[in-house]
Amino acid sequence: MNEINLNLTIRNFITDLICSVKDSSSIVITGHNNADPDALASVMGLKEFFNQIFPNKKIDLVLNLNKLAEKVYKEMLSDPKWNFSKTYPENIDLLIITDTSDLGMALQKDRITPTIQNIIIIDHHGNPTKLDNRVKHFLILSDYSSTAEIITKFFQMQDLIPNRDIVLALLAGIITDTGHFRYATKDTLENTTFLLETGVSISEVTEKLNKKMARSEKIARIRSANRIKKIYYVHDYIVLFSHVSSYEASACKALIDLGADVSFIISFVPKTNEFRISSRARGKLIRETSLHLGEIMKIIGEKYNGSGGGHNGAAGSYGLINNEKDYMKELVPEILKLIKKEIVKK
Ligand SMILES: [Mn+2]
Repeated sequence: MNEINLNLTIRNFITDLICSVKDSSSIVITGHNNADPDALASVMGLKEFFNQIFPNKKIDLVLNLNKLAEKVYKEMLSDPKWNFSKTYPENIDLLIITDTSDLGMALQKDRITPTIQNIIIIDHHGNPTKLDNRVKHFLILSDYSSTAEIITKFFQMQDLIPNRDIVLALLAGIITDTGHFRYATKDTLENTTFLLETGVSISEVTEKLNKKMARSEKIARIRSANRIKKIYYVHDYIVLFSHVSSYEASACKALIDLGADVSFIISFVPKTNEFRISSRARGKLIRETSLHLGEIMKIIGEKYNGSGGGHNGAAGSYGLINNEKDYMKELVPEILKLIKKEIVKK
């Protein structure tokens, strides 16, 4: 999409979004389960955006934060007193989902499903799994580094200035989703400039994000290395599988730091028979081959009555598996078979 068309698409979407909020009474903004800083920033940013336009409108926020998002929320913000509910109200006129296009990723499976009239999606992950038929409007910009960047653009286009806490959150979302600007685009830098013009500095955010790792996270990373059963080779590339029960994304990255070209961390919850997979691939492999982890995770998630998706180099999925004892033995060959097809030189 060229810049003019893109701006027009965003502008039209903002108009639809504002109209929908104006016409709805029970409104909820949410992000994917286990919300990362990008989802947190998107939910907070949108709420503030609507607050500035409709100061008296009641909007509920439903969100459960992952460890890093919780840290951003508690340590970076001056007023961490937002009301994030863990459960949905029974009836929702308008559900706005950020940072995923999949309703299943936003709803908790162990809770009662709310009655939802209309859904709006704001996301930057490509290849959406089929959209729920209640989706009235959606803005899915796969060229954008983060959903926080899309929300930043909303403020810019409406000539609104986010408050300082929102700026910090949006920056944290952009910085974490771009791997500290390693995957930033020209747009990312322009949109980030808009945030910096409010007087906040990048180091205020990165210093907090870089704070030393929690002991439990270190242990999860070490365990993930310890539990590698076998080193797989696909052509010259090294593929590793392991399992831990928390900090899966961090453990996945740790295996890449150790030398893997692709890593998968599987976690299993015996109580619900649910598994979650985190996956990562080294940038070099992504440039050299046709591997798209988001597509692989989508296939796996759907095969096991769950869902999945993400980027080509970082993705995740969840599903249900009855093979409690041997879930690794079942999932590893499945994933290997799929990635072998895609790890071919371009
Ligand atoms: Mn994101």
